[in-house]
Amino acid sequence: MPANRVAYRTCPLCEATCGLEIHLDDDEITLIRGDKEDVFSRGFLCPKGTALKGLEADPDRLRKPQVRRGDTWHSVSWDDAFAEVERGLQAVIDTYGRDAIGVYMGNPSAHNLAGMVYNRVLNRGIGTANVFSASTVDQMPKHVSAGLMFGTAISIPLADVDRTDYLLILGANPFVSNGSLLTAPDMPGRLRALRARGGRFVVVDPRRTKTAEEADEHLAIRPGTDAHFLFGIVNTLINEGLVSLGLAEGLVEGFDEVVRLAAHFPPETVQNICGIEADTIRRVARDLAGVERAAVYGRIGTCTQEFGTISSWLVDVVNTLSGNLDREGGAMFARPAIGGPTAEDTGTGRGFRIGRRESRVRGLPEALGELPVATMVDEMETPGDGQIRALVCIAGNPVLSTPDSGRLDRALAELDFMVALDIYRNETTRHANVILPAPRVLAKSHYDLALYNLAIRTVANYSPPIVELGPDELSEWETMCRLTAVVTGQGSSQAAGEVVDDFVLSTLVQSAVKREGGIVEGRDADELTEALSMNGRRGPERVLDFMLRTGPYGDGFDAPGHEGGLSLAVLEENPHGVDLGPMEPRLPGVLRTPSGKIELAPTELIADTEDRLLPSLERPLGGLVLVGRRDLRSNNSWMHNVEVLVKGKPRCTLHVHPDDASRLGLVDGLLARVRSAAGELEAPVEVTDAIRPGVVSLPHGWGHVAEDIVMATASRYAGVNSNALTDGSVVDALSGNAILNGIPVDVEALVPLDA
Ligand SMILES: Nc1nc2c(c(=O)[nH]1)N[C@H]1C(S)=C(S)[C@@H](COP(=O)(O)OP(=O)(O)OC[C@H]3O[C@@H](n4cnc5c(=O)[nH]c(N)nc54)[C@H](O)[C@@H]3O)O[C@H]1N2
Ligand SMILES: Nc1nc2c(c(=O)[nH]1)N[C@H]1C(S)=C(S)[C@@H](COP(=O)(O)OP(=O)(O)OC[C@H]3O[C@@H](n4cnc5c(=O)[nH]c(N)nc54)[C@H](O)[C@@H]3O)O[C@H]1N2
Ligand code: SF4
Ligand SMILES: [Mo]
Repeated sequence: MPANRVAYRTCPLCEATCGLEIHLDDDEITLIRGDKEDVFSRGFLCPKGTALKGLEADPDRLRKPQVRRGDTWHSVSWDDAFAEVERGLQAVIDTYGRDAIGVYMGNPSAHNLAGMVYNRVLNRGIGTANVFSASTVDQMPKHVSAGLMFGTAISIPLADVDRTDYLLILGANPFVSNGSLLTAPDMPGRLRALRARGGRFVVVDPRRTKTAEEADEHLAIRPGTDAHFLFGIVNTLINEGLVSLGLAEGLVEGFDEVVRLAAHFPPETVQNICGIEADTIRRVARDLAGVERAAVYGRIGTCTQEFGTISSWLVDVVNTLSGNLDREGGAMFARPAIGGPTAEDTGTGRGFRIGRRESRVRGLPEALGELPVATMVDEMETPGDGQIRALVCIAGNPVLSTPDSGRLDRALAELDFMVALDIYRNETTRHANVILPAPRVLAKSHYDLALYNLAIRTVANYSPPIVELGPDELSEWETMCRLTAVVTGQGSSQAAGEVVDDFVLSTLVQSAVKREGGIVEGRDADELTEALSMNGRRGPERVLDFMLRTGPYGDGFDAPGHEGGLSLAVLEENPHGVDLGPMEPRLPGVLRTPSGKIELAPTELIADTEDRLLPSLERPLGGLVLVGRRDLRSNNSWMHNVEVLVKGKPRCTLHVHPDDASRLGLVDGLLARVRSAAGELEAPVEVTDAIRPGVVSLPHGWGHVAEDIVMATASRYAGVNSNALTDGSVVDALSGNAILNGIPVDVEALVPLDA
């Protein structure tokens, strides 16, 4: 590679997909800044984007496969590592069967081309019922509500931030998180632009976040009561005659059921529960219906809570009833360049189903082929047929990121075998027998297969590897293919991995040429495969090229009428990306419900409302509750080993309102003991009026205290693990999602003031 060069790539660290301009001297990064020519991010980036430099240089990042023998770790060759994995997993399969292998897939998988293409293949290959992922500590409620209403798990309406006049944001802090289930780089800039053009945005959050500070209005809701608040809005829309369906007119099923349920939630009733005055609820409803273009957007705070699926559903009920569904500047559907289940305008489908099977121990529902991660530990601890004895952990740190994590930490230590694909030996991977290291970011290619499903513009941007793999490195996709080969009994050699890769591509190509009305219907599969494999290309690039070319903007492999369409070659010529414009109205073609209608009142949600939400109206208001928060310089659990991101004032503190602090005798900077039904911890107090009285907050992803982790910097800024307090024994009933916000806690000063 030439010395002193500049390369461009999409940042893989969060959902914003910013373009980075990376200056290198040979293979070392000398400078990272925002790529001003990036078609989507236009030069924006956050501190994590530049910290990629520190991540690449981190001496603790694993470079070679690691094998643990007893308490000692050894660097071994890839062949030896795979042989060890083969022995370990095969022994478990032979003795206990395939369900004895658990799989956990963490968040970086969704930001990773290799993960997006091969995770599913690996899962199928393992053939276990026990598949878990970070989705059930995150967005599963939204997949479920969108699936039931519109037909697929990715039929998620996206707030058209760039064109709206009024945005209601619940339980999200995009000034810090940079947006989630809403890919829009530079959310701060986009929200400021919204105000600059005369629009407004309102934030509903128990904390006065950075986003709330910049908003026109902040409503400090009581945690876990968004469903009540949103039903209050629905009630107002109905009772004041403000319902207008707009583009959804004639397409809505179940309106009467919504009317019936909403009657239980007049603003006067819900105001005491959510702590937002009836007049305010009515005003928000009138604004949503009154302005030309409005949208409601809910995220972590509305998903990872007691009524996660109901809240996620009501967000889109309000979008629909206020006439903003599918309207420019409202809540719209994407049509990603790589195609997918909603790309074509068919207008009906098989619909979305949940609970097709249940978890063995607690009978919790399956969703999207997964089981709730809150019950993973039960499946490890509880003896019997199907007990998890081994774990395949891909890019995940569940010991810090999932509820009741102390128990999981102990259960992992008891497994017969564990293999992790990761970049660190951390709280989770320290329990592995084998850690297979993913290579440095710059040695990977990148395309946001997942996130462009949720982008407010149709964008396609491919980043080739910028540096070559080192002699001891293996690409992540090859590792995944070789793991798949292992679990399907094909051995673990490179050649066996290539067989898996060829199989993945041929399955895709075969089904595409057979699909009626498809862009390559009737074409010769071998010919297409050959075109995709030009110049020795294989791996995720081939699959991506195939998806782009057969997608809605593709060249269809030179199909007539599609000349000049997208292909990987076109993206390679456009290092700053290709912009295909803003979202366009897609109703009714985007729908995949069997009825071909928007299911405004899915039976599952009616039942959940009647079974759980209505009774909650009678419940006495509880005491102190815990919520989470995110920090601009953090990324879940795994970027705390980069000094520039952790230095300075400690950030893993317990936010407490001054009223609560004085009532409980808590002093800024001193330790408090926090107890919940699940556990307890000690954290330093930070007194702040930026939190609602009765609510305390701790960030997640900290607690780097285990002695055998290899993260020297993170260990120095250890913090505490908030998931020692979250309770895995309760979940959001429909989606099985964990409840990570609104946790009842007791807080006491550790050193009483009078001591
Ligand atoms: N209390 C509480 N808990 C939460 C949340 C909350 O708000 N509150 N948020 C939840 C959410 S939204 C999420 S998404 C989850 C995240 O949960 P997880 O995905 O389990 O945790 P992460 O911290 O993202 O850990 C990612 C892992 O991937 C590794 N890694 C990083 N880059 C790569 C790579 O390129 N390849 C591979 N193979 N590995 C890599 C890291 O070293 C780390 O071990 O946490 C959840 N937990
Ligand atoms: N800097 C940074 N960026 C990130 C991440 C990170 O760790 N750090 N993680 C990434 C990931 S994996 C994700 S999923 C996204 C998440 O993106 P966001 O959803 O924007 O994330 P949070 O900042 O956790 O915002 C959730 C907000 O919900 C509030 N909240 C808590 N309980 C309730 C409630 O009951 N009701 C309401 N209305 N609000 C409530 C919290 O106070 C918090 O401000 O961020 C991504 N981006
Ligand atoms: S906002 Fe997200 S995508 Fe953009 S630079 Fe920061 S971490 Fe990367
Ligand atoms: Mo997440």
